[in-house]
Amino acid sequence: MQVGRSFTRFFSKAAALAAPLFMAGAVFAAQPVDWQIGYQPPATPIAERVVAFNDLLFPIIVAIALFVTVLLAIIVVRFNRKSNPVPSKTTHNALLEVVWTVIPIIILVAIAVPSFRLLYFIDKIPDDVGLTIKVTGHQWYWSYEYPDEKIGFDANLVENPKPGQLRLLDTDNRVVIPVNTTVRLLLTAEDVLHAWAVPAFGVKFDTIPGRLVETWVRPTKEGVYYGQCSELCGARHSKMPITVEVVSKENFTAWIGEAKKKFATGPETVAPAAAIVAVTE
Ligand SMILES: [Cu+2]
Repeated sequence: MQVGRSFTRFFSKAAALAAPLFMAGAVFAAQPVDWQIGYQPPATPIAERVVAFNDLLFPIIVAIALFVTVLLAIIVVRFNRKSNPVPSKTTHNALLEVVWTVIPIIILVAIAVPSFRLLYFIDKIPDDVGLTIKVTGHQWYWSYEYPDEKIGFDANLVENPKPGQLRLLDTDNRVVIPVNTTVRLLLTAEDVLHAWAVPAFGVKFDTIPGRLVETWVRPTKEGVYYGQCSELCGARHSKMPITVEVVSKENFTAWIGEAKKKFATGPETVAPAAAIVAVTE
């Protein structure tokens, strides 16, 4: 147990320490780093639980892999034709058969209980939703709507990143959300399957044309969080990244004020969203 946990911790810590170096003095950013093996530092309650679940699974997987490898080695060395010319004719062993059935069942149940607990935790949107954002995947960019604020905009890849911007990860418009606020995400697509995935949030959901998928995030740290479309969606699949900026509540209010001027949606862009909600209800 301890080995798996400290292993993951070491790499998340390394990632957290390395991140600012790449950002050249900018704010905290959750992004992939060179030689990263572990997860990005978790930034939501869901991501924290996903990493904790990994810390439980990792030692179990290692133990099983080692056990099978040792068994194979014993068979290869002790029971090959040369060292064991007259093989045993044994075909049944009641005790052994019960053991190799019951032990895997115990392991699977031990994994299933926390696994289902995590699934239900992700599935149930908390009651204290403070903001709703509708995310739509397009070939090949994301568009975002804040229906309660009547704001809507597209987020396209920055093709030629300036210093401080990340290649294939920064978008021209960022999704801005307030820190420590439960944000309900409504995910859909316009044309083909896409997937909205932000590793530090522990979120990866397929966006499906004609359907509305619901999930939630509650970022606990201000900063910039990067993600990518994670469902093969065509020629520019790798060119539709996700950039989320988590800001203080005051800065969010200020941003909303600006965005209402810049990104105001007319009635015709809001209508399709309402139509989809009506169908799924
Ligand atoms: Cu896509």
